Amino acid sequence: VEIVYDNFQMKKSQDGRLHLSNKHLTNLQSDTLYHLALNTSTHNFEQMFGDIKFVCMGGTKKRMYEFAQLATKELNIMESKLVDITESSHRFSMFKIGPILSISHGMGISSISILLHEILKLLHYAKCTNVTLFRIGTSGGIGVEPGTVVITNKVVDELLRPFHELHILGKIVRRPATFDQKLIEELGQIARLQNNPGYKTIIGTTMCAMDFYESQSRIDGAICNHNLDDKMDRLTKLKKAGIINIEMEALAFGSMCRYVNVDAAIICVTMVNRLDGDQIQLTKQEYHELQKRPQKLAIDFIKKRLAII
Ligand code: R2B
Ligand code: URA
Repeated sequence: VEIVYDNFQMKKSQDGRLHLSNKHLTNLQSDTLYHLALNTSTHNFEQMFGDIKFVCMGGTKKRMYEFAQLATKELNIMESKLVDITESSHRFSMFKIGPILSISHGMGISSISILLHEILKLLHYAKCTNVTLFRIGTSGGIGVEPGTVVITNKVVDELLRPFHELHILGKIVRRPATFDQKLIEELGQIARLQNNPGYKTIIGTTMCAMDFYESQSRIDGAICNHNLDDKMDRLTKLKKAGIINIEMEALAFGSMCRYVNVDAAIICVTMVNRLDGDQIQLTKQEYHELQKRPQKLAIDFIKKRLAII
């Protein structure tokens, strides 16, 4: 099978607009963003989304609804009612709070890459400028206290390779997944200014897995052929390789945002220390408290940026 290394990256445009890397789109009379239940001929994208500066995505609808609520409160934005703009798609959920779009992305690369194709097109059609994308999510930590917040500065796959591998037209296509280090530094700085939050925020390497169970070396799935020693060896190896946390979307998020050259960062809280076990055993209240931590950092960043604009 042919292997293609696709290192292409769009040039940043002078006007801050987001440009796509697909010449075919100009031939479309109208474009249906199927999983968002939006269409360029029936919706006025510029009017609906033209002022978007921040897109925050996370796994679940509930979390992204809560993020929308938090944004409304923290930024003093009067929204009479938060409506799920994409409710009729029955796939993702999307809320708009002033210059912020809060969207659920489901689980795994397949799900988030569908969303990203459509969100990047939305931002392009809406002629948005200088947009920053965030994934504010959950992850499993390796050797860090549950509740630690991790800002991803590097992502690797299950074989510790730093690219997103796709199969296109019967070929293996490898696209680098990288993150803007300046943005990461800025986030790190904002985290350091947070007043005694009672948890750590660290910058480090994330492993992106295709599955929650066997690919993450868990031994509590429905199928498992390795034993506890194998698991511990593997996790220790990952730790030695500098991996702080494991999640399931970073490669697609990193490679797609890099490709079209839009600023993007991943902030995840760890729900479990994998060196202590596989199962996530948090009370509802603990879970709720933990998942707010990446949201808080994203909001602090947005506040800082909005103060400058
Ligand atoms: C983190 O949590 C989900 C699995 O529980 C997955 O979407 C991820 O990346
Ligand atoms: N999400 C993951 O992908 N892995 C974990 O261990 C926790 C959340």
